[in-house]
Amino acid sequence: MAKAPRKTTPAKKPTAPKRAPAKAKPVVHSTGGLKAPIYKATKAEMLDFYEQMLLIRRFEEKAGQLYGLGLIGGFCHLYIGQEAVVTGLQSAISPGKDSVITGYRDHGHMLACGIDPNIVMAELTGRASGISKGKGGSMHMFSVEHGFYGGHGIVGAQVSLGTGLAFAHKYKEDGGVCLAYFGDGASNQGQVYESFNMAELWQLPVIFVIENNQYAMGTSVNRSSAEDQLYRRGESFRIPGVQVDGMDVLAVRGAVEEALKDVRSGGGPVLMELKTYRYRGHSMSDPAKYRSRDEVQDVREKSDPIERLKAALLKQGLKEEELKAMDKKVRKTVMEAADFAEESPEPELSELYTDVLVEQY
Ligand SMILES: Cc1ncc(C[n+]2csc(CCOP(=O)(O)OP(=O)(O)O)c2C)c(N)n1
Ligand SMILES: [Mg+2]
Repeated sequence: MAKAPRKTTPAKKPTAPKRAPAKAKPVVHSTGGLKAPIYKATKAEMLDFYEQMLLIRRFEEKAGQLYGLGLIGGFCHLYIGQEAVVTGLQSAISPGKDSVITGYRDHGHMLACGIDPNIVMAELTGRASGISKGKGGSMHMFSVEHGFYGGHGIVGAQVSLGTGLAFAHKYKEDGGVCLAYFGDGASNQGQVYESFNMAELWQLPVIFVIENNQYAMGTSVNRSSAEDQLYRRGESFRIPGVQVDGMDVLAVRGAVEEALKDVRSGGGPVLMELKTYRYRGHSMSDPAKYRSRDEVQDVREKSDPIERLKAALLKQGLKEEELKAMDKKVRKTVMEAADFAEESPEPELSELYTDVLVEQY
């Protein structure tokens, strides 16, 4: 007897529900009573923030150019647009005591840790004078001296490693706090939640910093996250969270001061969500077809962190010429870093056999 043909229904591709895209607008929401006041900076501090953000912007623009010229190979993820996040956060921690760890979008973090732009640029261009002897490249840089623990290519890995760094701070009773930076995409990773659990259970001194730049490669937060208010992601572990306008360096600094107070007083981990935006593609090879030019232009025009601080400085009576002079100084530093890199030799072939783990452990 012939079998009746099976009725099949064509498989439907699951589609994420349509939601309005998140807007980079001033936000301060929190759980667990965390506060986020705007930092009252002196004029000198504001100028420092301005210079730091400008240095990151110009450095990244130069890196983009060198990549285009073929002088940087491999992966290269630029931080343009997100400068206020790392500038505000790093300005509040204690160098030599606290530790920092991040993913592959790491050039700005290194500059904000005070690492010499020359050796960062030399690393990007694969030179022997680079911070990883030219063998690490954009994603694999490290400086224990500056409390900078990488530079990691595996999405989310730095969250577990950062929790380990926080464990070390507690174990050694050195008073340090770890800032563990990760992206909105990484915040959907399983190991992030294992880390949250252990961090809260052991009351570890760590600030989990979500740099929510709205996209993970080509996927927007709204398409990938069931709970898109990422500051709430620690709730079920009793980790307090705060959402901050990551395009405003003074808001970032104000919020992290409160977070640090909490963590340093032995309160255990804190989660910060910084709402920000990356202007360039995910990496240099991303044509960014998943968003419109208008979307990018709109953020640039309305929320650029550098322009925003510039406007505040001008309002305080600073002269346009003074800011131009600073831009000139920063451009010179970056030019010198590029020249230093280009003039440095490539690593010797024998370097292929060093820094390679051959023993068993
Ligand atoms: C475990 C793992 N899965 C996937 C990738 C590929 N990958 C590299 S970056 C990235 C997106 C991460 O986005 P997000 O965390 O938002 O950081 P952003 O790039 O926006 O800074 C993905 C999926 C990877 N490197 N590691
Ligand atoms: Mg992202």
